[in-house]
Amino acid sequence: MFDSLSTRIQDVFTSLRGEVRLTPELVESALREIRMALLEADVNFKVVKAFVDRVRDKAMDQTVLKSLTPGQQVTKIVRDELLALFGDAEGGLRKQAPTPRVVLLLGLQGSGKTTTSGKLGMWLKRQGRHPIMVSTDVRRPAAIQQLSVVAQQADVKVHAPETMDPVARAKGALAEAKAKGFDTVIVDTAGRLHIDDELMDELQAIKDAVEPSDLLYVADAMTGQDAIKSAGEFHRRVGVTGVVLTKLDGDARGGAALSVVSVVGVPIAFVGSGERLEDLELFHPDRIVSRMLGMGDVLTLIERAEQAVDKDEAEELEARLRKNEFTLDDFRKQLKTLKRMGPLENILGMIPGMGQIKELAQQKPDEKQMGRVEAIICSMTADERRNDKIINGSRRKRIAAGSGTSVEEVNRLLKQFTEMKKMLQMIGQGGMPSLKGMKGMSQSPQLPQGGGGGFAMPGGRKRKKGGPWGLIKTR
Ligand SMILES: Nc1nc2c(ncn2[C@@H]2O[C@H](COP(=O)(O)OP(=O)(O)OP(=O)(O)O)[C@@H](O)[C@H]2O)c(=O)[nH]1
Ligand SMILES: [Mg+2]
Repeated sequence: MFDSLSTRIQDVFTSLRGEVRLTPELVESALREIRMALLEADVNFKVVKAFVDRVRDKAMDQTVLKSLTPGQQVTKIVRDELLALFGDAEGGLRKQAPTPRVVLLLGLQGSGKTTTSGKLGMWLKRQGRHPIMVSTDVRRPAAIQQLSVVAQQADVKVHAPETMDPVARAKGALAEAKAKGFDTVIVDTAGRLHIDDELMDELQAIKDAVEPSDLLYVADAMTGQDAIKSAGEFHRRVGVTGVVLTKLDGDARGGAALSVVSVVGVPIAFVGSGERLEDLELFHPDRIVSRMLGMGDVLTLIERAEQAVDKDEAEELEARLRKNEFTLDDFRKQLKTLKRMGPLENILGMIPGMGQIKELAQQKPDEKQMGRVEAIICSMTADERRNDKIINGSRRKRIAAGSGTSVEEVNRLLKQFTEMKKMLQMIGQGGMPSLKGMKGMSQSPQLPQGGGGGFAMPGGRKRKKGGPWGLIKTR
């Protein structure tokens, strides 16, 4: 997400920080670069102009130019102004709503409404809520079925009446929610290639019938300014309370995200970053900006980890580590946990400083390799997994054949495992970096010096020594 924009802005900062003294000319040339970067990322040109003007006003201030760290000061100004582009909304659903709350999802065809309905259902369940969903898309033959499938995956109840009248379907869902105690009704609507009166009338009728407190416009971030234009049109005609930006995992250049609030005037509520139902995040402007500026997003990373990690399993693992009982089975479980956190590439991007390193090393994290490691471990007997010491030459041959790998690969894995075990043992003696301990991490996000301007995140506390992230090299 925002890869090229992020790289370009970071380059500007790197060159600024190399300067001992900032002159108005240097600031001006940095601003030109930033302007180009934003325009190329498809940010609305009016938004870009206003943005650059505000940064210039602040950066040209004598106290900034003459300060000891002018480069960092400018970085901070850009960061603050990027944040301002998102307004001060914290994302999510509206704070106040009657029960049951009705959430209406609307937008153009294929933007991700139905998928987002499922994601939202799952997200709400995780918040301890009881959602029910209904499809009002009676035009596309398989649309109702599609929502049912998604709902089943999310383990959310669907209202499935006989009627093919969109308004009656939405009303029916609200009635069922009231009767059975569901607290949120998610209403999926039909999409259109283009905005037309018929669709707008239908949406208006549904809106009048069920009075949604949240009208979320689902926008495909990859379509850039087009998405923004139609968001404005939907807002004008039906009223929108928030935007869900989907497909931010693709090669969206970020322009839609950066312009939507200024142009349409409604906050971003959620972002979708993948096809899986887990891939919905509350929109946190500060985290997105941090990621954009290469400062990583430790908080999101921790949340992902917390969702993926089974608490009991983590505690059990910790106890075993203390007793030096870490086995290949545990190792495999850890790999699974890592996989549950989502594509490795996304995860790396959230680690401060990693964005750049990834680029430098020109190597993508190898998920296939992870699959091979799993295959190797799966080809071992239970005894072997419990005690790797017994895996001799002939066993290694058998395992390699069984997993479709080579003896060298098996050897390498066993060597890595032994090393990891040693390392864990060492850390264990000084306090295990437990997965449980990740909770505490959210108190202490750490930013690498220089990696992204060297100023602290809100509340900027220092990292505790020996915290789990000591394991991850960021430089
Ligand atoms: N990569 C990626 N794909 C997504 C995301 N959200 C939705 N999709 C994909 O986009 C396609 C369209 O999604 P739908 O949810 O069917 O879109 P829709 O708005 O309901 O479409 P209509 O009902 O035809 O208007 C599907 O293939 C989804 O898997 C996302 O965040 N990332
Ligand atoms: Mg749909």
